[in-house]
Amino acid sequence: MAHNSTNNVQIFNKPRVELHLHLDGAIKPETILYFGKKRGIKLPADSVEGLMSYVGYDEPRNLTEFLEIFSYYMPAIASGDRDAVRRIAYELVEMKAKEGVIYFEARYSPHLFANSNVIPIPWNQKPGDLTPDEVVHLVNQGFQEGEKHFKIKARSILCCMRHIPGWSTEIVSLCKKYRNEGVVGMDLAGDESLNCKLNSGHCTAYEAVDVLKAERIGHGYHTIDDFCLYKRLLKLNIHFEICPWSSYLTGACDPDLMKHPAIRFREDKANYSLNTDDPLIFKSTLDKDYCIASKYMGFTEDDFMEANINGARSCFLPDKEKEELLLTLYEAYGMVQSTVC
Ligand code: FR3
Repeated sequence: MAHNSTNNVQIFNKPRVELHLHLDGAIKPETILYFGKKRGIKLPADSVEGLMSYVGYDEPRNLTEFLEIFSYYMPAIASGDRDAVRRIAYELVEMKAKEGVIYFEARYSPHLFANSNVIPIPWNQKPGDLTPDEVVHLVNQGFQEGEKHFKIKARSILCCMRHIPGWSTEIVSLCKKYRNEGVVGMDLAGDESLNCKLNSGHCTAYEAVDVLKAERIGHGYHTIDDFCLYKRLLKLNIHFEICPWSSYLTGACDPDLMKHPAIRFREDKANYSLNTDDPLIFKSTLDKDYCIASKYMGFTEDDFMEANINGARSCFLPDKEKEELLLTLYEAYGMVQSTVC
């Protein structure tokens, strides 16, 4: 299915909130080329177009093909270059500000940017001294510089990886250590076909909510296949982070976007937001996801406002900052009188 007509269309020209976005899936190709050259790291191509023909795609692929992409470009960024880590964080703030986003939470696995790991990562060419701890600090610095410059708010969520549970305790301590420097939450990322051992067996949405006390679920499209579960999630007001274009390209749901679970979420007035996931790899901006929601799922301007308000309500900011964010949205959406005389 071609979705070209969903590119470059002006849609929902109001402030937005984005909660599900991977830092490592949201890097500018120019920056990958720059650090590849600087660090003498071989990339599959030396132009933006050439690189994008390896890194980006627009028809569904399987997980193996999806993962292969990271090994094309991550060596250039995760080579122990402190400037690279700071810069991709800073540039993400710039990128999102241009898309009308006023608050976002970007997630990443600090270990996947480090080069000091005991268990080396596939794209780590030479061991070095950049630790996951310092990676988090560098990302925080990049976000803070970006916030000053672009006048929007950026926070981060640290990812545990399902295939390397040994990293998770460090993630918990890094979340605590950097809670006052911009880290607002924790995520469990990676291959969902892998067991995430709690006591035994698979980590289901039930366990995510009941045991791990998750307040939000990334994607969560298949929860509608289990009526009991879905009803509970609605009742608990669990937030669904929907990524329309990503779900098409990763095969997370039916390729017919007119059958997308987001339609059901909207009808049921569920608590959800719209997000890009990996805009580098999916060659997208948030506009693409809004256009798809409008064209194939019947979303209106009111639905977009609702999704953004839900995003703000379910974000991981402290209460006072959350209230400020909500007020900014209410004012921009004409739902309250502006407090400015
Ligand atoms: C995950 N990542 C980036 N995008 C995604 C996604 O699922 N859309 C990063 C974390 O920010 C991890 C990439 C990754 C590395 C190693 C194994 C993985 C993996 C297994 C992603 C499954 C999925």
